[in-house]
Amino acid sequence: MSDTSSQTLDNLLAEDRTFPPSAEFAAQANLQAEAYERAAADPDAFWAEQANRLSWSTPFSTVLDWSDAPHAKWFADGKLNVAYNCVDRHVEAGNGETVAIHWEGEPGDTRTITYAQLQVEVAKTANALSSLGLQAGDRVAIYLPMIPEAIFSMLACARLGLAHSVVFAGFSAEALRSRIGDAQARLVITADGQYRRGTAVPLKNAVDEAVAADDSPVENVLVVRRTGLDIAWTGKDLWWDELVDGQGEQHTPEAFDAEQPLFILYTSGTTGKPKGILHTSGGYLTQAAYTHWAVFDYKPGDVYWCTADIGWVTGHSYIVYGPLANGATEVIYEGTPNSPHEGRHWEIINKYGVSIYYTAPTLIRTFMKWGADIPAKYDLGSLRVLGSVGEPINPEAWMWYRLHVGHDRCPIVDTWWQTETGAIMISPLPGVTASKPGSAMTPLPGISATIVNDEGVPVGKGEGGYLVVDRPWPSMLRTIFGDDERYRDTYWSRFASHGYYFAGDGAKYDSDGALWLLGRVDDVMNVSGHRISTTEVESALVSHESVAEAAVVGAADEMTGQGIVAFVILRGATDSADTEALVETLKKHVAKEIGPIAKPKRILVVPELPKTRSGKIMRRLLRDIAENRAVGDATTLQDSNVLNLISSGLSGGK
Ligand code: 6R9
Repeated sequence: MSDTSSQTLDNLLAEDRTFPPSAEFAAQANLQAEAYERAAADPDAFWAEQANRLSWSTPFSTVLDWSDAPHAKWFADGKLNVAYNCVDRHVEAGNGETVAIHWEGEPGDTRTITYAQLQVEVAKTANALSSLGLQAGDRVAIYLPMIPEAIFSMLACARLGLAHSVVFAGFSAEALRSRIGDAQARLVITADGQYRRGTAVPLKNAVDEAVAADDSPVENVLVVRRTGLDIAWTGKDLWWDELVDGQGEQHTPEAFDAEQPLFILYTSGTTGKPKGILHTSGGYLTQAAYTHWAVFDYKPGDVYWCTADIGWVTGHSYIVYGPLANGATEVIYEGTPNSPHEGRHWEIINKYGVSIYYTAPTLIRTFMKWGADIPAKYDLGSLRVLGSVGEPINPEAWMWYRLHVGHDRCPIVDTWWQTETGAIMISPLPGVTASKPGSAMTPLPGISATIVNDEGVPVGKGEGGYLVVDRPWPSMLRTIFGDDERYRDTYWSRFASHGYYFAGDGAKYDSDGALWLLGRVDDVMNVSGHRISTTEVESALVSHESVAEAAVVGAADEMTGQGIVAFVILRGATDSADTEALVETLKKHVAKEIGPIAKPKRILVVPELPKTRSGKIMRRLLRDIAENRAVGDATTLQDSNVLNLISSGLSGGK
């Protein structure tokens, strides 16, 4: 555990405030305390019960098959269609007129989409994709802003048994190109442009760059008209409104095996290349639906809003699959929270009567910075459950959220999970748990997670170690696409003899046994809830002609959780005026190579980097420097003078 973790921990463990649900909330809650014991006594029976929230065209007779560990099969002999479960069955049940999506565009345009209308849109999109010759098992890349067509596209893929790979529309052409290549996507769905902070910015140009090479697997690019920006046109391109709008409104869904791949989503690893996390159908949808129902206490009549982007797993599980499988009414907002003003979210909550609001700590901290007087101007009385995801939420932000958004009335669910886990794993239950500000509290009924020491031995109350999951769960990743060895190495080798899934997060039990997450134990940084690997940013820096070597660390940052700090060794000498300009150039370079989210907050030009004898950069020491702490144990350094060299060069560094 690093110094930061133990320091954070001391503060966290002083936290003894608890917030139980009101008696009124507890009495009406979907999931009650008895579920913990019931699920632990017979997990298979519990998960079978959850799977029966879904409609199966062929019922399953087996629940978990772990005979080929670490490759799980869930509900393996069952068949279902994921899109049918998210759309058609609600129409068949007489809820066609229920609103599925209240869509709010950034410029203020809106769309209201009922389940009946969603069925038509998904059918037309599925017919369009079939007309392009796509077949079950093929991959489709989706590079779209938060517009309804993104959801139609994902569901159309699901309907046809195509695996989608959604790439965040803020990522660069190069990031898109490598993800397309890895998944061998045959189609890219994109838009002419997107609205960002009140202006229309280009998007399709990045696709042009990403698919330009002769050996690109992409056969077609389907382009939604969103902004009307002028775009270049190639022989692969098709307009969405020309291809999709004219399609038939009927489409018969085919049933697929429960283990049919549903999507690939790329996430950063410790080595530069992103990992294509593969999720399948029946188990994933079961846990997404169950957790959306249990953790948010979702009931018909609720208006639910998850503020994530679909380029993040949170958007997959808690904008698309979980809520729609439950027939929910949800808000989807296209833009940034301060367009056109800093009260936009509160205005939207008020406008649609949002009752469940799910967001990230980084945004809560931003709201805090903007001031409590902003939410105070709006009527937030419709809210009844608040959620948080993406990073540890500090107690101060938790309390602010509780008081200024939830008016000391709404339970907060701090939900821990990962791209790999597919759905929420550790969280309070809003009607049961007496929550502590900053703690994710307890694994959900059906989930068995624990904290172990280096040897894999479970630790006790008041102790910390590594978070592991010690029993398979339905929405677990099945592998890393195209690299099963890396799947085994990354998640299953650390505690192989125990058969534990290694999450890569540090965690601690407090004296009451509540679970606190402490951040990544590896070198993946978490910037505003986005995971970015140090190596990826280093590679981008080194790809610039003036950089000889780079080491990147995440340093604690009040606003974004972690901020990227880069240490670079330049090629040849530069004087200090040049250095300032170069630092700016390098920041832009990283933003172009990876995306603006990966832009270093600080770049420090240094003469040397601290390395071990085997040549590994000691990032721990750089983190100490970046966080202005006394440097820790440097005994494994190859050259102990290096730290003096770095520190003396930094006085006055920007
Ligand atoms: C859903 C998502 C996963 C990593 C995870 C952890 C951090 C997520 C958290 C949290 C503390 C929470 N994380 N939720 N840490 N408390 N409630 O974020 O997926 O993008 O794959 O990131 O995020 O470090 O390991 P993903």
